[in-house]
Amino acid sequence: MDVKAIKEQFPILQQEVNGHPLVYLDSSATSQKPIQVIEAVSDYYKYNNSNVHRGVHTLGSRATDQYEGAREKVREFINATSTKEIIFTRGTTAALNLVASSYAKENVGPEDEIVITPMEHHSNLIPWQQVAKATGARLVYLPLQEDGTISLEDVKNTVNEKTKIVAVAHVSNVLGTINPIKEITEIAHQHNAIMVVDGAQGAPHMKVDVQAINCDFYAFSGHKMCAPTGIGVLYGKQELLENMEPIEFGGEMIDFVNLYDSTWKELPWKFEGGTPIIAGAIGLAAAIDFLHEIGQDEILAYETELAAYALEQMQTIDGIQIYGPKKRAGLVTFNLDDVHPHDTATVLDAEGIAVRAGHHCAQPLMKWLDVTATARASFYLYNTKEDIDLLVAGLLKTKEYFGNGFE
Ligand code: 7TS
Repeated sequence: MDVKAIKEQFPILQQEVNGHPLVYLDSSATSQKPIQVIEAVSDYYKYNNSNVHRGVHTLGSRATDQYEGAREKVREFINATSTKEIIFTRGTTAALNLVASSYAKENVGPEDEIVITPMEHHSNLIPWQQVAKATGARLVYLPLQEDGTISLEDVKNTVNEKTKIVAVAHVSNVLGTINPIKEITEIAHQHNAIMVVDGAQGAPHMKVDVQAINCDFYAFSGHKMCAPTGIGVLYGKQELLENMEPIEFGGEMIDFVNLYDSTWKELPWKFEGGTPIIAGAIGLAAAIDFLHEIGQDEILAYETELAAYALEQMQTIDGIQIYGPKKRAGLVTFNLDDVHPHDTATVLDAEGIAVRAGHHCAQPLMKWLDVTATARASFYLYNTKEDIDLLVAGLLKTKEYFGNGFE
């Protein structure tokens, strides 16, 4: 991978921040966008902007072709069987809420259990809390191993005939744990439960094959994989989606409307009420082209190498706490002794280094870690080992600053 050439394709990364070249280490929150994606969106608005699925005019059919072409691109990206299984949503959060509001509320009852983990992002946690409240079902948490991984033994001991849904992150946005979702799916299916994967931190960083995983739903966001904000995907197995009711009603999603009742369009459109996220889908298609060109296996290998290097270098800092397993995706969550993570992030920002500090929308996980907040450096295909060296230098400076200032 020619990372220098890749980085040059990201205009935003060419700037200085606070007098230093920008080191962007917050891609788990949102990735930056390459020029190809920015131009795909801008070209759409310059030359093809029109609503889809309605006009017979030329712009309308160009926009429709591009929008539906993006769906085919997504289908291929995750190896779904059919474009009927690809629902465009606003992002991972909206995709998971769709499963909870439509599938779960119909298929879960008071005697049932929903199994999740303490490492879930709030987006894969609160919707299930709401389902549990609405249906009387019990929310059951898988335990975590000390290093923040899931043991399949625990999955076997937790999932049983009462389990209707198992919902797990592909990759933790805090610990970097890569969960064995294929194996968990197999256990869920042995008990006739469905498997929902929160792929927000998975799909951007590794090849996802939904048929090989055999999960029932897989949700992800475009903005974490070089595409614009506002576009995401819910993959669902066709037989499940066929039997689900839409949760948004209005234009675009109907077949016939009578005075007192209506019928829905076929999949996938019955779940896409209103004017869809046309420019977002076109941007997502351009992002998929961009990632394909580099190679998803290459991206994963490179990020794994970056994560190993970051762990090795960061561990040399006295008084650093690093959370999560050794084998991990491209992110490192940490705390410096006696320094609040917001202060760490503030000092790093003065050096042009962007990291995230806070609870990372995973408050139950913060409790499990016994901290109120952490700092997190997260990497993507445009980061380099030099970025990590600068991070380590910035952290040493942070320690020095607070050591001198407050002791
Ligand atoms: N699930 C996981 C595992 C995530 O990391 C995120 C976003 C979401 C769901 C929600 O995605 P959205 O696109 O719908 O917002 N994670 C983060 C993060 O780690 N920092 O900012 C957003």
